[in-house]
Amino acid sequence: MRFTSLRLFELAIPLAIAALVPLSACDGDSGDDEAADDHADHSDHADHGETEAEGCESEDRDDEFAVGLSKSGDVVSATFVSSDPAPPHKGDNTWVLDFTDLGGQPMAGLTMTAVPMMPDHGHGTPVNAVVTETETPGRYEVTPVNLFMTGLWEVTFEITTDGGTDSLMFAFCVE
Ligand SMILES: [Cu+2]
Repeated sequence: MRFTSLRLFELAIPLAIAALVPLSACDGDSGDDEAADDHADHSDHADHGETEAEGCESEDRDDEFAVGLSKSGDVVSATFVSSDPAPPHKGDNTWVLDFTDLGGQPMAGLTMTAVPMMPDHGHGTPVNAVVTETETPGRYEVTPVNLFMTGLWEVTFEITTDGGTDSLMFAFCVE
């Protein structure tokens, strides 16, 4: 019995560590800072901390936010009218975009979802963005776009039109 209990205990420790590591890796900024402080005398960790700090400056997969930033799919084109705040920020954002067909005609009455994901962390957000059509034909408000962590976010629009479905993605690094 003693032998069995000991073996179980030995197994439990690495399992507990394995379960905790992915959580702390996605813990936000304060966790990273604490880790850097704890290991300030360890050169590997100091280098790692520097890389994390300049994340958005060295990020080349993101879009440069601007009014007029536009993405086109097979049947739909989406163009930024505004972002509040601008550029998109860590936390909740409100976006307004114009949706047109590829000939530039406004597309009213679209059904769509906007889903944020962090590709490097493999998670989204528990907060669903609500898409509301405005009184301007083809213009939609999306809020809250909840980008709750610093780093690269991909926000994918899945759009249903009369002619089928389309998918568009905007990527922003937020700090
Ligand atoms: Cu994350």
